[in-house]
Amino acid sequence: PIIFAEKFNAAEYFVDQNIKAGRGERVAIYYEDKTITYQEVYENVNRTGNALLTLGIGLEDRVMLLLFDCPEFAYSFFGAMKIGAVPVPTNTMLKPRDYLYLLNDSRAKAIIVSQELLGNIIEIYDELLYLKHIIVVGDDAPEKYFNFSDLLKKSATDLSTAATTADDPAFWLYSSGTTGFPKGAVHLHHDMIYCAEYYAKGILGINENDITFSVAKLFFAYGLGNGLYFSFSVGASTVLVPQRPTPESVLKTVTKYRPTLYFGVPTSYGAILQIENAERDYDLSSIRHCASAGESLPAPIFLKWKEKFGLEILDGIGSTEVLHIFISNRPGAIKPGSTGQVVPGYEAKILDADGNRVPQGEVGTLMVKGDSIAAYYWNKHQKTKETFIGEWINTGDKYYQDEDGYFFYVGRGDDMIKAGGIWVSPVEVENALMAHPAVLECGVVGKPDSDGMYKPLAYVVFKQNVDSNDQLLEELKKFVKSNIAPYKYPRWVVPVEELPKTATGKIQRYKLRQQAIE
Ligand code: 3SK
Repeated sequence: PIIFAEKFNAAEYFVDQNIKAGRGERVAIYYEDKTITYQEVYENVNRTGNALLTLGIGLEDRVMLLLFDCPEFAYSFFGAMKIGAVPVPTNTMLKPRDYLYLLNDSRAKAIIVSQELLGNIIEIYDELLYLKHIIVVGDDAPEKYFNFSDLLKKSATDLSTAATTADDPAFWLYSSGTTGFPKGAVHLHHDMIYCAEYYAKGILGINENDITFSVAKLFFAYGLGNGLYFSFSVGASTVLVPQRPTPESVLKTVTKYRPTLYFGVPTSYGAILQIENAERDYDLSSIRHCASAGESLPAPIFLKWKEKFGLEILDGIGSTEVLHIFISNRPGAIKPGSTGQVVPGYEAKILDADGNRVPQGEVGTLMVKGDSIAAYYWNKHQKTKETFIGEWINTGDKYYQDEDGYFFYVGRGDDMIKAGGIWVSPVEVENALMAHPAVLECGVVGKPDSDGMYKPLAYVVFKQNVDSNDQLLEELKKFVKSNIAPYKYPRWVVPVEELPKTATGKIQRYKLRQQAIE
């Protein structure tokens, strides 16, 4: 294990350390046409910490970050952490009701929000129980809210670090649950250091000459490491892009900024492969490693990517709770279709239903041990006990291991669906469908698309006398899209006469899953 001083703060480790190492003039962030040095990051982190202190934010107070990827994300994340407050980066693709839950559950006292997302918060403002301050990033926000850059202009560039320890809460990340209610995973000040050491340095060999670029946004655990603290851990540079990535925009970004470490997700690798002549029209020659996580990378995508671009993709698995990747393929040791081997620093075991290790080759539940695992779920004691088991965490994923120690993903132990690398709760999609007047009941499961990547499929029993024509099926998709986060909508809606159920009336989703692949 890494030895930490009695007082330790992750913001000092990732930001101040670069100044002490004489890297102040190096580029920390490429953002649009700006380059931001470590000295600028350091000063703005300190200004942000001071601004939050002036607003009465202090030790252990949560500060929600609802931000597109931008330099202000870095200033807010590390600025809050440096004063001992707890930033809570949050998914920018949700609906106002989701933010209501997250703000009340976390009891955040302040939110730092991109101006384009402010409307989500205004809509639920009257129902917020704890929020005191809204700080807007952007030039055109209404005057009644604090403006981020105005606050920074008034704040000093020196800031003393709060007296935190390596075991203090540093930040939370919300993780989706089967019931649709996300769980706040509480990460400690030491957690990011382990991910940077074990995965970024250990597997990718990150160094100060690297430039990172991540398709996954900073509010995801995967994106946070890829796009922020991995590069900061060695004084390298990161490319931040606020917009949602499209295959073309990703290729343009790579051609323009020439990243050396590229982090994608299977859906995006698949979409880029659809672009004709991409290898001729764009320049990927700067990339020394491509990584993938979020969902299992199908072998055909690995092979096509290698053929088209001459680059191998290192597939791995991580989780919000473990913070980053704990099993991965490594340069020179790749098995296409597998998730790879355990990242040194972590341990993994596969257990049967009685908690015994399964023989090699047999499927069981994947358990992981390592020092980046979250301490617990905020205010979810039962879920915490079921998931964090001593030094181990139950990932909920079903795996087997081959004779060479490579792990192969088989499926989930629960009903959760990973769509495009993002968790989707079937219950939430079912509830959204049930709100439509034509729907009597429904069951939602994951179904692999033509590339082998899972997306939600809804089996729907319609009310009597409803004509389940194609127009209605399309209408249902749109209905879900407009009521819950759009990426959760069912890509297929299949009318059925009835749903398989247990004697007590519970939908048997495992039967629907089977039906979906037949
Ligand atoms: O989904 C994953 O595989 C992942 C990887 C790294 C960090 C976080 C997550 C959820």
